[in-house]
Amino acid sequence: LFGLMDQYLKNDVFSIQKSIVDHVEYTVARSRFRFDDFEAYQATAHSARDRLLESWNDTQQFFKDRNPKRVYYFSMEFLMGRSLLNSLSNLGIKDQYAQALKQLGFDLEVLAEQEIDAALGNGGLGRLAACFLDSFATLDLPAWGYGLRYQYGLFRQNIKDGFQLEQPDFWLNFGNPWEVERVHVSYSVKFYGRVDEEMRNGRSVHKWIPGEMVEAVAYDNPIPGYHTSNTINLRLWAAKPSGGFDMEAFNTGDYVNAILNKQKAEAISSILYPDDRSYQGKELRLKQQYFFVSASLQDIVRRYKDSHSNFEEFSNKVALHLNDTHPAIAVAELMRMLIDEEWLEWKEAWNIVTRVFSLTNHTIISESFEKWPVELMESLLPRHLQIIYEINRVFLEEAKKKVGSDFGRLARLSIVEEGSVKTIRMGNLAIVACHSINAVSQMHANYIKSTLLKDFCSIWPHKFQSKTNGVTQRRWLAFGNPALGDVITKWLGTEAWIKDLDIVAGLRQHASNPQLHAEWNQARYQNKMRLAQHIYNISGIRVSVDAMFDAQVKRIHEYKRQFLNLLSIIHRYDCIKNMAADERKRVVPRVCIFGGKAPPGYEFAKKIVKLVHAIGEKVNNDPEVGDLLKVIFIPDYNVSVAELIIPACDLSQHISTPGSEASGTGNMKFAMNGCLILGTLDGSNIEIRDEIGQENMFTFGVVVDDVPRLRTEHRNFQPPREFQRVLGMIRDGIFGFKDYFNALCDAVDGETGDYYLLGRDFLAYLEAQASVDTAFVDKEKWTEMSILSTAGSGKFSSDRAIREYAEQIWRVEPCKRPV
Ligand code: 26Y
Repeated sequence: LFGLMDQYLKNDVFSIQKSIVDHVEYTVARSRFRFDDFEAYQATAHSARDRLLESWNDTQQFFKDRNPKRVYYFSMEFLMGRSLLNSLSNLGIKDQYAQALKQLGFDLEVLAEQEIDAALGNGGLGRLAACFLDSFATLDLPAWGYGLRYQYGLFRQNIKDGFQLEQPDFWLNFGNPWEVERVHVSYSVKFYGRVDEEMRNGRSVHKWIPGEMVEAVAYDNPIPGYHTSNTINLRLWAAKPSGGFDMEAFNTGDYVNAILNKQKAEAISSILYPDDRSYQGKELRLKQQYFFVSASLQDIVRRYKDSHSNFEEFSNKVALHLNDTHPAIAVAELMRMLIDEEWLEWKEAWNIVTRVFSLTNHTIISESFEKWPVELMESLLPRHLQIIYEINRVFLEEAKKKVGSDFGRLARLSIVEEGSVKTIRMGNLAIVACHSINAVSQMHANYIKSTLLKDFCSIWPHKFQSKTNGVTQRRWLAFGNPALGDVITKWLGTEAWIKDLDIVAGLRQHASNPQLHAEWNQARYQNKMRLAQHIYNISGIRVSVDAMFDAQVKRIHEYKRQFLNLLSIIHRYDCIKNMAADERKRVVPRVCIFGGKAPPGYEFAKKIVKLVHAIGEKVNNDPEVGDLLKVIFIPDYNVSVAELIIPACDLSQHISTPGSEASGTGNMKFAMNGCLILGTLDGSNIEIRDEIGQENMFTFGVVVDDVPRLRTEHRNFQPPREFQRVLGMIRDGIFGFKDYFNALCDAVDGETGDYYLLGRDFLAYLEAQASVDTAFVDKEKWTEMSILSTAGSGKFSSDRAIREYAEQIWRVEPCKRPV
């Protein structure tokens, strides 16, 4: 049997070809003599999947035998993007596949484009989870990801007449070759009902009699590491109607409705909520959270019990990480399982819970902490509400010992918020239970310690830490920008940076070498050509690759200040229009690229999308402007579009108001790719500046400590003339849609007081933009800065971040399967 398998999974070009063609015939069910690009993609993906599964099975078996402490990463979002090239590259068989396909008349890169992104996330938090999985696997850590298998990922953004339209992302339409359905791995998840209390052996026990049951079925997604034989698992749960439960409903005679009602269960895992700021308090979301948490914990406890007869070792074998407070109900669920199902005493159970859980906080604003009305909780999860009340009671007793009878403070610490609607604060629940709560950048850590989490920090300072985010250099540099990757490898004399990004610091010594400059720019030029082609394909606009490509791509939000960027573009346009012809020769040509989705219910953000288009319409068609300025909106920004944009830009903007971006990770991806950063002193920009040097970056604007004061002083502030002028141009309808944009202008110069301080920062921003232009003209200097950006990005690898988490939070160690 082994011989047969070895034969089948050989990685020489011929065996690969055979496996692809076999999949064309037996999996895709097409003739092996006639199949199109999409079918070829499907067959290639299945062939790659076979190889992944082999490694996956062996790794899981190895973990089982070794039984190390495992870490489980709980996240409502995993923004994975495409898998084909990433998997082949990680497995080290991309070249063989490329060659095999070439001989069959296909181009691997073209086939890769056929894959639909797995967009099970909104943005930063979900993409971070995906980068972390890649690092887990590459660092050989015994880790699992747990989440939801949404049938609809993040909406597709269509643009009609410059307005955003949301379209469903039914990504599973043609099947998903990267997942394995595990029909035998399924658990019942209960909802609603009542709790009965009875005495058993002198102890009061609680019995939850559910009113609804839904089956959670596991879908496993193998995650290969780079240059290792470890392949780990991302287990996503899908909701299916439960078979056994509620059979009496069928006996009432309404057979059809009984089935239709059961079918509703599937709704739980059907859609990803598309908002990444404000929660809506929707019951379905709480159901999603509990559903995936309950199934995951059942799975984890079952795995633990396979090799243990009691819970004494649990906290030595299990680390549970909460990716923000979205899965925080896990705290109450694990308590419930340990007490009601495993018969542990409260104290023993709490002891375990407080040793296994840790939490990452990704936000600055308290509004994005989810709170659930007690009434909702009581109906959906009655037993959990009891447990949460008890956790809170014990906690407040303890807190009283520390803060005395400072009732204001106790009220802020409490898990239960009293008010017109009584709610459960999931953030507080998580903080009380977790042994570690980490921020995602140094600045974020300082900020939340002094504001958002101040009260908790004063009673438990030891719980709070900072783990600066990182991104995987494999997807974002080595595989996404192979042209630059090859140059880096050549000049470092090693590929080792793909696994150890600190090594890129070695580029510093060559930063002024003209030969490196030539190769560097050659690689970047190719990428610019590719992006220019894409821009032409989507918009019919030809952009010059000699122009500066300047991108701001990220979710659209007021605090990220895409509006500030637009106002400076209008200023630029206005200046060009008012210049004499010979003066125009000195203008540095720019292509201003925007991309990003507006949350569907967020009017401000939607107007920004329209404004980008309105400005583009005017500027791009103005013959006096020509190549000097182009404004491009790239629709449907997602992971694969990012892979195209990031390697091709000269400048990228990260210009949030200080104190509002927890970290930001796009900046890291751009910096790694040699793209210079124009940014504020916010989030991880500060650490990037510290690493690559102030002189290799463009920073501007107010500092975080001044922000609160400046906000209160807005009435005494007279915005600069330039600012008023560009706002006037919008209000006057120079870009059309006159009244439609008033709300945007009002937000920055109306009575409400320019909360994000665009007026305050405008002149500083224009100055920074001017120094960007000056720098760009000096090609040699610019290239050197670009090289130094890459050279300084070692710290921003997710490998570094994960190593810190593993050592300082989870205490898990590598468990490397021998080849
Ligand atoms: C509660 C619900 C509405 C919700 C859903 C998603 C709330 C927040 C989110 C997502 C938040 C998010 O993506 N935060 C980002 O996390 C990144 C990774 O740490 C940071 O780099 C980024 O600054 C932060 O905005």
